[in-house]
Amino acid sequence: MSSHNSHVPEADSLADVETLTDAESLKTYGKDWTKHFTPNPTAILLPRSTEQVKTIVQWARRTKTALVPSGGRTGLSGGAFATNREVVVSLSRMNRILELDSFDQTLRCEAGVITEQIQKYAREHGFYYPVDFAARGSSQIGGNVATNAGGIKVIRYGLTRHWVTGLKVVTGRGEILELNRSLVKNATGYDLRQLFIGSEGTLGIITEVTVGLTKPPKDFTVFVMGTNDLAAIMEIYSRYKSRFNIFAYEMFTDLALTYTAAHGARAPFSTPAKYYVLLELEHESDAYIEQATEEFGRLLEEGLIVDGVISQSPQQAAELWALRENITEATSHKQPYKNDISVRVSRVPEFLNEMTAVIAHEHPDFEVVWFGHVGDGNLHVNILKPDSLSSTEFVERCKKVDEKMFDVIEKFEGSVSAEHGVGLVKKPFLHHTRSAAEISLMKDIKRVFDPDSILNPGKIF
Ligand code: 2HG
Ligand code: ZN
Repeated sequence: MSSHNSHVPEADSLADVETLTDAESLKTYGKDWTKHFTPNPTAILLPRSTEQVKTIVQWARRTKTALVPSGGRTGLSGGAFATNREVVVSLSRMNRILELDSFDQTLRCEAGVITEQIQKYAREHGFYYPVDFAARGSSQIGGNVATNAGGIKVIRYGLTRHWVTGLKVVTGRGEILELNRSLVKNATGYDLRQLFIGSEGTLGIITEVTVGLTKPPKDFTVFVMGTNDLAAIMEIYSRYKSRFNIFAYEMFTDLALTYTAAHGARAPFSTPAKYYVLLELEHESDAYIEQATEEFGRLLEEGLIVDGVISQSPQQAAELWALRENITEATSHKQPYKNDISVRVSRVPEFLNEMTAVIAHEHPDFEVVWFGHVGDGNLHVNILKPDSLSSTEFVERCKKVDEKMFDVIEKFEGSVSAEHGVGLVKKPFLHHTRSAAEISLMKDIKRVFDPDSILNPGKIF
């Protein structure tokens, strides 16, 4: 092999691996949904098997080539961006569902399978894969595992981490590991599977994933309620939480609604409100939903909410969900600077107060759309770029405010990234959530799995 100093794949060892180097592909595969970075990879490799991934990693070790593992590229922290002449390894061709075991209730598939395909396949076979989020139609399961994706049903079902029963990975040393093999009980030392979940492509390339499945829920009933009182958001949550099995509890602001409405969504009701919450319950029985509706009536009477609607069909439930799920798409043309932060759920009321004050004080001239999975203690803060500012100026200003926001987060012992990951975007702020000792151990762990630092170098830390 004579390619030691070249960053472009050499013909001999990678001859069978599909390779793209045209300008359009480099641009497409070199980035994810994060704004304000420029893709700059040298080539895109599209392996079709774990063995091919192993060949790629071995080649990269020999040639000291940096690799960026890449899934559906829906990430929002720049984890899948190749900004620095790396070679992108896209798992898109590894998109086969391999096996559904209905006794073990597991589904094994290649890493490039789209989330929604897994959800559909599970449904068709009488099961349910419950990790769900707006990017379900493009995100891939391998990427979900690499960021430990959360989404809209975490209150009820937990994060991706809870559903991964087995993984096949190629480490940065070029070894293939089969982790946990879907054992329910396996007390044999460190669970390396868990280490790969949320590792953002820095330890190895995930090539196969086995997830657990559960029984499908009944239809959902969705409540959207409007309030002008920040404190009411958690009061409403607490009232429902004590008596009902909540599947989702989300919030968004009037400004978020302005954007989704401009994008085609219909406002849920005409009474204006500063904040909206979306509550999802399973239609366990008519009586159950009647009780939830009575609670809704009491909230109205007490003035905690100013108005609200309750879905009467799955179709209406989906329309109400669009108000929340379409926010990202409806604001994307404003090149938002995103934050994805969390605190312990019990601290959300206090935290919301401080955060809204910081945002109002620090960003008086910016539009700030905020929303999120408030039932998980997770807020998404999207600062929209004014047309008058260049991308660089805008990001500079947002980063200054980040420091203030993250001081608040640190005080609340919260996280600078609840569910989107660290990638490039949160890397400068990691110390607000993780101690120096923790970061140092993470670096040591990376060195064990990836001694030549060829896997997604420069991400996380
Ligand atoms: C969501 O909850 C996603 O819709 C995206 O996590 C959040 O765009 C965002 O900031
Ligand atoms: Zn989210």
